[in-house]
Amino acid sequence: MERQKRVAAVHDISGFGKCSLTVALPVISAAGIEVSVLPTAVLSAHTAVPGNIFCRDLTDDMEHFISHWDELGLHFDAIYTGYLGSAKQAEIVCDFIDRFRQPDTLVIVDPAMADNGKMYSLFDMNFARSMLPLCQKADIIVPNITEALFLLEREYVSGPHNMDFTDELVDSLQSLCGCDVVLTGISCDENTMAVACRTQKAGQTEYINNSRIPGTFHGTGDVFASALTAARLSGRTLKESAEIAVQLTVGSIKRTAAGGTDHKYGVDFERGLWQFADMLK
Ligand code: PXL
Repeated sequence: MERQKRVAAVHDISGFGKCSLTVALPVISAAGIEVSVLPTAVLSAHTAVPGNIFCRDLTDDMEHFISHWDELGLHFDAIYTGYLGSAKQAEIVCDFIDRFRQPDTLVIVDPAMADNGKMYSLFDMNFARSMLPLCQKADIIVPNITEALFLLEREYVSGPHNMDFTDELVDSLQSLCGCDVVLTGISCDENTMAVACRTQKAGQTEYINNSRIPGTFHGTGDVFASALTAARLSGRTLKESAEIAVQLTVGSIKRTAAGGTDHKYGVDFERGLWQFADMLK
């Protein structure tokens, strides 16, 4: 039997409101891949949930996880990073990658920090600058349009986004970070969204279109990037992985819209995991 693959997932744990590790763990596990978690913070709920959020920052504890894992000599087939609590954590994660990256380790960085033209609460533009060195260590980055523009220190541009605009954005990101780029949340027109992907080798950017479901659905970036990580590690090409990730994400949004639950609380990805696992067989 083939050796089981292992991913180190570096994200927060939000107790309520599906995102980060409560998405990455089930999605990647559904693909038969082991997940080790390096938590960045523990929160009562993600930061878009109203009320008095409790947050325990784990910056100082991360070093202890890393040194124990070093002592164990762990090997990771992928290091997948998402929501980080501070600029200091971005530095710690860069160091973690330097210590654990092997020639066969795929580094996937989701610069989770902003959406719809705004930084997430708790972050400012200095944080965006601190994400750049991390993105420059990646094999694949998975920003949404807002994150892509902020990484490039540009102003937010709302949709519709034409292909000249997104082609140039992907090119600029690829030059800046020197890696494959998967750009999410492209607004083509009132009925269509798209994901753009470009490998370093490919001469051009490819697009995957999908139907737009009105509303803002929280945690979809994590569903998408987790599915992309699992599919890439399962041997799919970048474009195939992005297509599989789009299917899981769009299906989850559709179920959530049909089910009428609060969009802030995360999407119903769970009932799409059987089909997702099937696609990766
Ligand atoms: O990936 C989104 C995310 C993850 N974790 C926390 C968040 C958010 C988005 O707001 O607040 C804690």
